[in-house]
Amino acid sequence: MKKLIVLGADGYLGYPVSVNFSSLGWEVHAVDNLSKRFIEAKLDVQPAISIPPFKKRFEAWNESDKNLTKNKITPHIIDIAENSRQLYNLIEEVRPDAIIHFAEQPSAPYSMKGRSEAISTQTNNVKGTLNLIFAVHKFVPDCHILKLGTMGEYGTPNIDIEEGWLDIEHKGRKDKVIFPKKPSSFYHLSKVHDSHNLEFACRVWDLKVTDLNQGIVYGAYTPFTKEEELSTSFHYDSVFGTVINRFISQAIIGHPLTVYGGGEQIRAYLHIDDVIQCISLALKNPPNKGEFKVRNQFTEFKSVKDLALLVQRSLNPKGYNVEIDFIDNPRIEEPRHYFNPINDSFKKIGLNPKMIDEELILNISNYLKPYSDNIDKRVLIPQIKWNINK
Ligand code: USQ
Repeated sequence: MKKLIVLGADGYLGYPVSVNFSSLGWEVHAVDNLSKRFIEAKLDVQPAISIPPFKKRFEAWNESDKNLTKNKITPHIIDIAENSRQLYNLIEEVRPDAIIHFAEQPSAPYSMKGRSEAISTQTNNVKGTLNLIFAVHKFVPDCHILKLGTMGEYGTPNIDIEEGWLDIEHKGRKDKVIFPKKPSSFYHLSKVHDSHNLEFACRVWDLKVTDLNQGIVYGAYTPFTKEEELSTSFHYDSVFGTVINRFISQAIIGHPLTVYGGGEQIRAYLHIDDVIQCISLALKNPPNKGEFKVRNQFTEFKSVKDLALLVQRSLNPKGYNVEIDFIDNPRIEEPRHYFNPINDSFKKIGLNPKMIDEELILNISNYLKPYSDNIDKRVLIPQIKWNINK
């Protein structure tokens, strides 16, 4: 049986991914330090569907009727940034074939709240990844590391966004360089630092790394996490909620959709099922030793305004009265820009994407509707602004 460690297994993506690969026959070890639950408590926000405590969630899966293989996932509470010894012990003991690394502070707004949040985001994310690099180098140098990066590493440059690398010609000489990065938050920057550290580790220690530069994920459940006791942590608040999930949550409680600025900023997106599809494809197509493989993990791109209009178009014929508010943009980002990212590497290895449409939006809304009372209007309007001076 192949062995997989999922770091950050308590998160929106980590839990469904752990469950999915366990059901495909992998021996899965699920690791988390529960730090997101701690930040949620500090900020007084909660997922729309409450999730059981970490170990109980995995017990629920291990005993669920959905778990047809009866494979058991082993949960471990480890802080990979602060407790390298425990991470080393786990990797030495399990000797995984692959490690999927989601164990990072994932919110751009949180990282822009102030000095301490910027530092804790970068310290946690960069240290955790460095500890992982050293552990893999020491115990399992052939292990495939799949690292969750972000499309936000690139920002919105005025040229096509390639997959991690750029062929350049400068003063008559040619080279292949890491694609220039123009991220727009201290969080996105933490992923840039990780990418550089990982690329260096591939170059000097022959590690095998896939950096998944992921777009904005949407969706409330996957085939294995539809039941309430198996649900994933769906956030709609202005700190952890991502834009499509927020718009749908706002729509079903009759709150106007909060488009930041003019809504002409364009971003790349993918459905949560396609996250799992992409990771499966990346696992089946590992890099060579010493290769730092970057795959842009998204399926489509759209402006925020077009998304808001799509949510409105999807739900108004079903009896909702969706309104759109253009509010002052709390972030500093290009209001209008060129955007043409490439995602050929997943297409070439068989990605069959799910595209966002009226039916998908209605489906997510119907799933969330019974939890509308949990959607707290007070956490919908963004309070964190990019022009901090603390
Ligand atoms: N936006 C709105 N209204 C809202 C929320 C967001 O107009 O109510 C706009 C923002 O201004 C931004 C865009 O929607 O231009 C995306 O915002 P987001 O909060 O959905 O996404 P972001 O902060 O960029 O971060 C999210 C995840 C992060 C991941 C990233 C992928 O939280 O972990 O790395 O998406 S990407 O954006 O491609 O870098």
